[in-house]
Amino acid sequence: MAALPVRDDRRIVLHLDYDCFYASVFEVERPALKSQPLAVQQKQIVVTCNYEARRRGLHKLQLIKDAKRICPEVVIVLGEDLTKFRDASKDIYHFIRSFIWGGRVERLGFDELSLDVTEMVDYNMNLLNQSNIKSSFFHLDKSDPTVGFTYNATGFHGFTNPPQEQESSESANNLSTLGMRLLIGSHLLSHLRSKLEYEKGFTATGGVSTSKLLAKLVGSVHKPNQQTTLIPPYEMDDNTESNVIGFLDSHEIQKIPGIGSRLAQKLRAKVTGQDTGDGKVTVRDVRLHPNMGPPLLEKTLGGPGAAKGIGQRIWGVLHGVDNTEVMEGRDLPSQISIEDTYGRGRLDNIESVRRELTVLTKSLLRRMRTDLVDRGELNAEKPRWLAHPRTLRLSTRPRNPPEIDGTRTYNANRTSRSAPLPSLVFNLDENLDSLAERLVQDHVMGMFRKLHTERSGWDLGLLNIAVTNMVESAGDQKQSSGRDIGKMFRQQETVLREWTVYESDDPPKLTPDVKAVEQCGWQDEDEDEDEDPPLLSIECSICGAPIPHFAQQAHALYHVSEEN
Ligand code: DCP
Ligand code: MG
Repeated sequence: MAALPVRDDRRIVLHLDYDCFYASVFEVERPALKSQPLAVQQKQIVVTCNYEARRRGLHKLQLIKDAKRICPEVVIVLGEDLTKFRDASKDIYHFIRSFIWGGRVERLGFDELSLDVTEMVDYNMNLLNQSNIKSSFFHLDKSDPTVGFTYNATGFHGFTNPPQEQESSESANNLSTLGMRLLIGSHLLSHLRSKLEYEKGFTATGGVSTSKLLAKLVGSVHKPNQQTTLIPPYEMDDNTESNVIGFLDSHEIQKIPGIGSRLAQKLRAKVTGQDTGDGKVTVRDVRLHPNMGPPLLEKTLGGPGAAKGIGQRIWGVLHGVDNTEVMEGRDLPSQISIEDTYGRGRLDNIESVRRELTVLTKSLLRRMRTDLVDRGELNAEKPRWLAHPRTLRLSTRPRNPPEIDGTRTYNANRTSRSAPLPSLVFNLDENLDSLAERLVQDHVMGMFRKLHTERSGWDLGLLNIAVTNMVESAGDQKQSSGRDIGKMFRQQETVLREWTVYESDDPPKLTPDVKAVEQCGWQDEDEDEDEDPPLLSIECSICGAPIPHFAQQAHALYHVSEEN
């Protein structure tokens, strides 16, 4: 048998997934909606609905007309403009982060957070007073011993997985160190969830474990507004079964974050011996497949385009090993990018291109002013650029010309051109309309012509305009010493993709090149491979969700980010 990968269980990681997020944003705005069945519409789809609606038979990614038939009294709100969701998401992120030492909070999409609370848990573990464990005090501030909350450290808060039995060796009286640390983490999670609910109006579902992977997976066991802790033993030996293995084993292979649809398909094909890769295959099926181990996984999953060491990595994931760090949060985006997609024939002449580029550029400039300018408290101070992007990038995606038989193949590739960002964009006194027009006229159109040398005839499916290569402004803050942010954050592009904004009354179509690491929160190995043309009904290659063809456009809005 192949050597077991080593899991690092020194960390305590909490996961939060806000309940029916888009619907909750509307409920927070209008609390009267809470008691009614509420559905959020994008195109003809219910992208999410509140739990009152779910009780009445509605669900995510349902046709609006079906929702109305099943529940005629449903209240429908439009959710195509993502601004309020983005703003709520940022606000909650900052709120939660304010509690977490070292700011070790990572956003995974709009509505999920990973929190590394190791330091907080270990500090409180050392202060536990065994003689009065029932009313323990959780310290939230090392320098002020009065800040915190009381909790009963004789038991976990919320559910455990597996459910705890009275006589279990991991019952509260007899916990291992890891068990006790997880228990303390479960109380911190409960505290954060109730703060979020009472101060911000959002409920969330949570998980507690030792990695992002396990905390996220175990968190989804009890929904909504619940939390679950994956309890020890985590290790396997001759006498004990590992709860990590037991928990993971029953999952369908594709439900595991980090295993996208392509990898899952290859693994299913390997295990079932059928080319199609269909059928239900669990983690256990793969793990116990004859000769399974890193070399066979490498052979099965490797090849052109696959990441090096993929066999070893997936072998680890199958054993619940995820040693990736919770990325420290940051306030500034590494890039801002705006894009829109266009129907056939809409962008086939220079005037329409200029018009659309001006619209996108205006949005880009507006977004830069929102996200990169510090206006000071109550707008009293002189506005100041917190960061200066150095590069302007234009990307397009042309449609392939028709084949002889009249059919067209889908072109998933973008072409891009970059140039230094002209300093005129930093002029805060000029109005956005004229600034956008000048930038397009003097710079962007030139970039476009270099990308598309023919005078006309191109049929573009997508335009994207972005500012990248962000450099923080020199300033008096420790953080802002003119360092290149790009270099400071090795994984920045996976952290901040949510800053891509779709400019659209007409939301982006789901195209297979829409990437959504941020929204899904996990970089799947197969992401960079070329994608197939759109099918009538597809499984999202990023998050793995099965998407009926009619829901593709709406689903694309969920994937607001793009790969660069
Ligand atoms: N979303 C979307 N398209 C999808 C899935 C989600 O547009 N296919 C949007 C709407 C959701 C938000 O993203 O509100 C978060 O996604 P979740 O899957 O976490 O769904 P919810 O938070 O709505 O519901 P749940 O309570 O099941 O987490
Ligand atoms: Mg959610």
